[in-house]
Amino acid sequence: MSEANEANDCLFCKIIAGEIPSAKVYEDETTYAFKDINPKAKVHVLVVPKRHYANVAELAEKDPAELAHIAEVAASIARDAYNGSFRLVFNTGLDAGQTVFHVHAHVLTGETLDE
Ligand code: DGP
Repeated sequence: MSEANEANDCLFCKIIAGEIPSAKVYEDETTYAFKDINPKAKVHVLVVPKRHYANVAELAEKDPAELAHIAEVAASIARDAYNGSFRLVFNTGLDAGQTVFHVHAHVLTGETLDE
């Protein structure tokens, strides 16, 4: 499948475009954040670039400034929702549990997290 088709069929591209509803937490020109549908912590937010990249490795290679921005947005969400402490996870590839192939940072916060 071509990159263009991947983006056309992409669940998170549709959420960013407003074609599928989501609980928005933050938005700016390049970045969108919304509540995970299946939360694994008291606060579980997904932060995504609006441009389609399959995973964090592709994002780091093609748009490192956006990757840094995602980390800043995550920190800001954790400060607003809790005390600034948070876990940032990028599942990358099928064997790591990635199920949606539009890069997304899981921001887990809002409570003391299990190891
Ligand atoms: P990963 O396994 O790392 O690819 O995480 C994908 C996450 O996306 C998973 O935690 C559940 C979440 N998710 C899947 N579909 C939807 C959806 O339609 N809406 C929202 N808000 N989250 C979704």
